Amino acid sequence: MSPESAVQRTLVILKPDAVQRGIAGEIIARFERRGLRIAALRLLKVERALAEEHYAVHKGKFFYEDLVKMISASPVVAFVLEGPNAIGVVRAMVGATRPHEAAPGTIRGDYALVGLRNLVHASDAPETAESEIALWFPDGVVSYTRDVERWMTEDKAPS
Ligand code: 3AN
Repeated sequence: MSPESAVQRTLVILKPDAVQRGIAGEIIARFERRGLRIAALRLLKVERALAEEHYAVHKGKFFYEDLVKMISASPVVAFVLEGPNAIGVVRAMVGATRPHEAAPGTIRGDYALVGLRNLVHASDAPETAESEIALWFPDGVVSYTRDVERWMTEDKAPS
């Protein structure tokens, strides 16, 4: 495997707006089609304490309280995706933080218009991915491979 395709894990949260709009499955399907593997998945109502910890980096900012209220308003679907360069690939698929700036073809660019209804959270770096996965999946994730891996995510010539 070439160094450009190191396998990573990343945390994705489909926020209450995605679940309420009934597009969670559609969004998950995009990631699956891209070739990313689901390593853990749960639907949950987010308690305030979890929301506060998840958004701790934004504590003190003017939008912090809105973020915490929004993510705990109704159930979310949280999952871990795994694959070559998963962190950057997923961020690119999600699109810009401000949905009106998100490129068409991205999730926010195709489905969202405003910041507090931007549908998706995705880890932004290896360190945040690791701590967020531990926070949302304290029991760990599931390691496995799929038979299709050799045709989809293996970055090497067939032997
Ligand atoms: P992203 O969700 O694209 O990773 P973050 O992690 O920087 O962006 O911000 C988390 C959330 O905080 C965003 N999804 C957005 O709703 C909100 N947010 C970030 N920056 C701002 C801002 N300058 N004004 C209002 N809301 C913001």
